Amino acid sequence: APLLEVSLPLYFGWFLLSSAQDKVKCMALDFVKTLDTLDAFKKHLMDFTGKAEAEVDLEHYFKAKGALHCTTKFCNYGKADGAKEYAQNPAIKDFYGSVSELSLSALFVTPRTVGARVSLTEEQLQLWPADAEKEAESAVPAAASLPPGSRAHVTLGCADGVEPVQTGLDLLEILALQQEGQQGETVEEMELGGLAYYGAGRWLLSLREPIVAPACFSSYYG
Ligand code: ACK
Repeated sequence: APLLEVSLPLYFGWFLLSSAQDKVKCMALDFVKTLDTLDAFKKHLMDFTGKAEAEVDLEHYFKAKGALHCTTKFCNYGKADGAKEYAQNPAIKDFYGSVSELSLSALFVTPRTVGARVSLTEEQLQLWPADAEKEAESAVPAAASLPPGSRAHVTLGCADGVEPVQTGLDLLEILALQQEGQQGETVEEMELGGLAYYGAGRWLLSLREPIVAPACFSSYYG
């Protein structure tokens, strides 16, 4: 390749500043540890273990996956569909290196992942790829009918053998259920907000006060 060819990153996204990373990791740990102690959670342990009598230690069930971030576009060094077009969007260049506040509006846990839902502002949505939700259609058929930005999340941890791409898919599944009119079974008012159960091991904590996390729009080369 010619030397001056610009190479594309593994992905673009917002990277939480280190103080925000610490805060979010702490809240996530508190959440999973508390969830683990709830009778409602214990009642549905089968979802996690596949066995009736087994126990699960949620704190160690999920493994952290590098620096906390909210992916906008997974480029796979240019091999992903639309990667080059995304990188060439003037908004990407304009906002590259800028810091904005991510609003984390919910925390969720499934047998595969733990993550935070990110509610993007109009300005942040300018950096959101138009087909991010549609690209999830094979995994979550209703994804394409969800509003842009629905997939925006921060992966907080993954179960053994689970790739972080799963976190956004798990979030879309829950939002698709909500869109169908399922509000989940409210099981508990927790200090941070209402906890709802969506079946199949899916738990969503809607935060009363969103977590505000300053983050830098940038890219990761690995
Ligand atoms: O937790 P994430 O959002 O899920 O952050 C990581 C990041 O890119 C580096 O792996 C995300 N990711 C991986 N594959 C894809 C994909 N096909 N579509 C969207 N995001 C992806 C992963």
